[in-house]
Amino acid sequence: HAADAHRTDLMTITRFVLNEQSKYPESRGDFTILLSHIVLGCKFVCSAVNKAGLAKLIGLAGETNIQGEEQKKLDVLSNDVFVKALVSSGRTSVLVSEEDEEATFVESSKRGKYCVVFDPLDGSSNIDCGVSIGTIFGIYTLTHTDEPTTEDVLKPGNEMVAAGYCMYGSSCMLVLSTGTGVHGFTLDPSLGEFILTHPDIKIPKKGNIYSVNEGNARNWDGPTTKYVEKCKFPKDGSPAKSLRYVGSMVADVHRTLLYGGIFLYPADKKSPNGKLRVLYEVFPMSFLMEQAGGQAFTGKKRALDLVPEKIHERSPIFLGSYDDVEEIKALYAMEE
Ligand code: AHM
Ligand code: MG
Repeated sequence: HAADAHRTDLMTITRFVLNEQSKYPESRGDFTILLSHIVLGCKFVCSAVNKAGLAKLIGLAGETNIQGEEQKKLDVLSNDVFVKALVSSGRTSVLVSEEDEEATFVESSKRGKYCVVFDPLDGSSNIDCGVSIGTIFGIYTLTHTDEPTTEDVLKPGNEMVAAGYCMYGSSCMLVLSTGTGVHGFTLDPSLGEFILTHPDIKIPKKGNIYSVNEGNARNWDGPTTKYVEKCKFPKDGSPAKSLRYVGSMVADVHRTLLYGGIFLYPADKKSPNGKLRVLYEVFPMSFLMEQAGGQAFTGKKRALDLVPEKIHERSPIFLGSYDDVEEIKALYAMEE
C-alpha cells in the first residue's frame, strides 16, 4: 500500500512529549521546552561526531578533567553546547556535567524549575575509532523557591522525573522515559527531527548476553566472579551466555535494553566504588531499565534508592533483564 511506504503522520519527539504532558492539567509546556533544548544539544553532538574525522576535531584539548582522564576536544565542545542550551532554555536552575568539577547555578533571571545532570559525551575512549558514543541525562524538579544548591540534585534516582540517552551510532537514537515507559526516537537526518520508531520498549525478562570489562576480573569480588563464571559455565544445563562489550555505556546499555541480558560495572579492588558515576550514568540508565521492566542493583541495594553525597560520586552497577539481575542479587545476598 502506497501510504505504508511513505508515513505521513510523523510522531516527532516534541509532539510525543506534548501529548504526554497534556495529561497533566498543571503542565505549562516547560518540560517540552527543556527537552527541545536537550534535543538541540544531541543534534549538534551528532553532527559534530559525524564530522569529527573531517573537521579534525579529534585530538587532545590539552586539558585533563577532574577525574584525571584525558579530555578530547569533542567532549569540551559537547559540554559547552549542552550547558549553553540548557541555560538558555530558561527552564533550569542547577546543572551537573561530568566535564565540570562544580555544579553550574543558573543566574536568577534565567532560572526555571528543572535541574539537569548529564554526561555530554560518554565513552570518549571510542571517539577516535568511530565506535558508538552517547549523551546521558537525568532531570529533577526543584522543590522550593529558595536559592538553589547542590542539595537539589543530591537526591535518589527514584526522584528523577525523566531520564534518557542519545546514542551516536550507525543511526542517531534518543531513548527517553518520563516515567511512563521507555520510548525510542530515531533522528531522520533529512528532517532534522527525532521520530518515534521504538514505542514502549520492554526489556526481555531474561537474556543471553553479559557485558563487562573482563580485563578487571582478577580484582573482582566473590559474587561478581561467581556470576560471570556462571555465565560462561552454567551448571543447570542452560546455554552459556555470549559476551558483548563495546566500552561505551550508552551502546552497551542500549543493546541490553533491546536484546536483553545484563550489563555490569562492578566494584573491584582498585576501584571499590566501580567506575560509573551515580548522578549522570547509573541513575538515568537504572531509571530506564526499571521503566522497561528490568532491574538495576548496586551490589547492596536498588540503584535508584542510592542517595548521593557528592555530585561526582561513583557506584558499582548491575543492570538489565529482570531475571538476570535477580541472579546477581541472590549471589550478593549469600555474601551477607
Ligand atoms: P568516560 O566517561 O571516560 O567515557 O568513561 C565511561 C565509560 C562508559 O561509557 C563505559 O561503560 C566505561 O567507561 C568503560 O570503562 P572501561 O574502559 O574501564 O571498561
Ligand atoms: Mg563519560
